[in-house]
Amino acid sequence: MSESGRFITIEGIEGAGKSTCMQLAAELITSHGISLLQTREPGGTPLGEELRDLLLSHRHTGMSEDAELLLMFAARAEHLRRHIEPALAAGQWVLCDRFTDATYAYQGAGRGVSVDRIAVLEQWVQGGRRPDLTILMDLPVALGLERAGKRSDPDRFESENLAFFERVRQGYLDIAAHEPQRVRIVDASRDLAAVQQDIRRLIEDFMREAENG
Ligand code: Z5A
Repeated sequence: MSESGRFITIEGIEGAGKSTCMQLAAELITSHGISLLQTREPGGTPLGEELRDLLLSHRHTGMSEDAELLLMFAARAEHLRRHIEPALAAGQWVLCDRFTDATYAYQGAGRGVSVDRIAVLEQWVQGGRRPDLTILMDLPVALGLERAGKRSDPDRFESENLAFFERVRQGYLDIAAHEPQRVRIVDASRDLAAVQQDIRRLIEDFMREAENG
């Protein structure tokens, strides 16, 4: 296995099944004796988790798009400096529930913030750091919302309307179309066994490629 760690992210709209995917991916990776940092965005650090609370809370309904974007990147800056970069430098793998693709999808496609503005922050905060593999759990918005809707107490994002999530989904699909090598789409509308089979294959292929250099 190469000495530098690998950075894997999992993305998707509301109710896509990211949590389930994270769990399976983590089990597969650690079962190969690889040390893994499992984390999430926004969040992953004490400051990031506080920012997450602010971002998701209904106390801040109507927050400006720029404030939302900057808070996402503030949480990300802290996350990268404190956890992600040190882990990767130490040879650990990092598995993150959402990362910057979510910013392009939610703040960009969803809220209408320009791609150029997001790209400036991405470069500033991340330098050249990008995920090595991104699994995009894709499914029709109505199905995702139906699955997620079984939860009580929707947060500020979960309370957005269908049109918003349609734009977010398309935003993700556009990223995948531009970066098919990095972003692998899993059809998350199928039953759990079929979805998990795809995730298993993607992670195992990726581990094999990492082993070979
Ligand atoms: N956000 C942003 O705007 N910009 C950014 O840069 C970042 C984030 C990083 C919080 O993220 C919010 O932050 C997010 C975008 C924004 N808001 N939204 N929407 P989050 O990741 O915590 O939020 P979330 O999308 O609500 O994640 P979640 O609650 O963890 O959902 P999920 O992981 O995709 O779904 P799940 O809990 O695994 O599954 C949902 C249900 O479906 C559950 O009951 C499962 O048992 C069921 N399920 C899962 N798979 C299946 C299959 N295949 N068949 C049947 N049922 C299934």
